[in-house]
Amino acid sequence: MSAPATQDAYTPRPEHHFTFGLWTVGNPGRDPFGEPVRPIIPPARVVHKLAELGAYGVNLHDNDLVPRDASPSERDRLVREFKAALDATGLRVPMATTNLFSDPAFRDGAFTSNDARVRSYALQKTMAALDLGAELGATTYVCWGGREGVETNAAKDPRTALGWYREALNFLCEYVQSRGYDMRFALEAKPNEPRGDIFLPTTGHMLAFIYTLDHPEMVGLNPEVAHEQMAGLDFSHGVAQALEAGKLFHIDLNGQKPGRFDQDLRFGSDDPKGAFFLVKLLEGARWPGMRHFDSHAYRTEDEDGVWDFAHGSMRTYLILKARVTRFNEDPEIQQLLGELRDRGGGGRGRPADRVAFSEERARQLMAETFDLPSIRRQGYAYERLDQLTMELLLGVR
Ligand code: GLT
Ligand code: MN
Ligand code: MN
Repeated sequence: MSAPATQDAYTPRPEHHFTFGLWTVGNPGRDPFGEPVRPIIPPARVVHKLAELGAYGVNLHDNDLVPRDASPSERDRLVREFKAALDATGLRVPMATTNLFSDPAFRDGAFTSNDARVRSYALQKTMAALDLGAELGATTYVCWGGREGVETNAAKDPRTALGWYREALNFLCEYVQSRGYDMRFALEAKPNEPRGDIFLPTTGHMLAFIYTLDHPEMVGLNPEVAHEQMAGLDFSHGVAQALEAGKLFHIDLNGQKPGRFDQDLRFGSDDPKGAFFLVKLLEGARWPGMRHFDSHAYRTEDEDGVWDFAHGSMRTYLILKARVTRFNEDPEIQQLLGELRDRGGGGRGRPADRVAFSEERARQLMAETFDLPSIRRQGYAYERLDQLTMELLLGVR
């Protein structure tokens, strides 16, 4: 296999907090036009392989580990075997989630299905999955509303659906409190696929929704690179807004070409520049969360290719992280950034630059004269800054 032959500065280690889902490395390569091309890798084997590659943890949906129709004793055996693999390797389970999309029962959504029985079943299934997550030590619970949407708006009023969605999340927050679990929810947006349109389609929509919940402090975001790019948005802007609001509870890293189906490509493989600015943002903020890869190997691959994919995902992150350090230490880049900060002669943090309102400040501003002809003439040197960034990324700086 493909395991790292040599150790170097980009060799993943548990302290880097890289995680994968059972469903990501275990993805058998099924697509809408073709059958699976690889056998599903048993969970215990995934755990051992990820540990060997230097990952910190493994995440799961309820049914990635326990099949839908498993008996209670079968469930207990599967969980026991999985825990034994975790204990043997030291791998953790930082995040858990519920599969609310595969079962035909969820064809009209789970929490927003028009069928009240489905809405109740979705709550039951999620409570059981929360119990499983808590048993495995997970402290983050991802909610991806994969089928919470429509093909036709004739089917339901989105306001009704959002009301049901809100009630479900309120219920689940109280369930977590009632059980004393140390668990926070991270909501994941996606604009479409598998539904024609999915409710709360972007990270920004989700963020606004959180503040309408009964326990907004328990609920944050799990933005995914591919999902924001499918909507044609700049991913790092959504992540920045989540960070600034203290709502970045988790992140799904992968790669994607804008405007396509959800490709879930290896992190950084399609838009290395976007990935660089994302890593710069996360590392600059010293964000303490898990770097989770929600992606899978190309359908062309066999199991060796799966581990190449997993290793490559982590390695690319670490290479980009090293490039960020270099960006922060590059004298020419830093000089340009310094000039921007000092623009207007002030520099950051000068009290007179603050825009907090006071009568006096308003009067001062009204009386100020600006040298607009000079402001209008002056460029920003972003061409130079971006070219320097590109040269750094392309390895010639
Ligand atoms: C599914 C989806 C992902 C979600 C996973 C969590 S499941 O693979 O495509 O974006 O994060 O439910
Ligand atoms: Mn995806
Ligand atoms: Mn995801």
